[in-house]
Amino acid sequence: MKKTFFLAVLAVLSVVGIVLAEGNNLLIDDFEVAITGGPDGTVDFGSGNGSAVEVTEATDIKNSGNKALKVVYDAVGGGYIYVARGTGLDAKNANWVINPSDIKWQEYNAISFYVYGTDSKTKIAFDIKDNGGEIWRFITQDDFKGWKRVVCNFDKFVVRDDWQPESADKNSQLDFPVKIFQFEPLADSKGTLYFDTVELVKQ
Ligand SMILES: [Ca+2]
Ligand SMILES: [Ca+2]
Repeated sequence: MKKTFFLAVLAVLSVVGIVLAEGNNLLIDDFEVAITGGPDGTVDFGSGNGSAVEVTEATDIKNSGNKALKVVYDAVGGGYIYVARGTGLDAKNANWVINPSDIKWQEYNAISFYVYGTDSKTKIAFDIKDNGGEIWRFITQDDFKGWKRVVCNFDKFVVRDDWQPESADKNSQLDFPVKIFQFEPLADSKGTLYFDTVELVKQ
């Protein structure tokens, strides 16, 4: 009897724990839009110097909501790929579900996303652009199969030393609000990745 009660209390506590944990996250993007490119697009994506990328929506493979971002890529040495969402991009309709300036950034210490891997060993750069236009990088690897949550603590991002926009403040400080995130599969690699459920995290 006591054991049953104990298990019941444990079950309640774990449900409460899950609810609280979820309550600590702020969903900033879920890719629930019709994916289009170009100046009026919902995703700012492209490639160059021999690399190639196609970005579409997936409804068969998704982590939350009804859709995920599907990225078919061919990344070659010296090439580049970008798949970006946020404010101030060339694609005018690439905004997150929440305006970056409406977020209390000081309450969060990490940004997370879900990626659907195929154990391809591809290295994936996850970049964020800060309020001074500076680009910061976090690298993860597709070394698993299925959905995985990748948590990127803000203090684990490093300022990109290979490239920065002309307009970047280049002060090596992560200035909030962050306004853009982008994914880049790194060379040499080829395959398909899915992304979903981008959140800010309190830890
Ligand atoms: Ca989604
Ligand atoms: Ca900065």
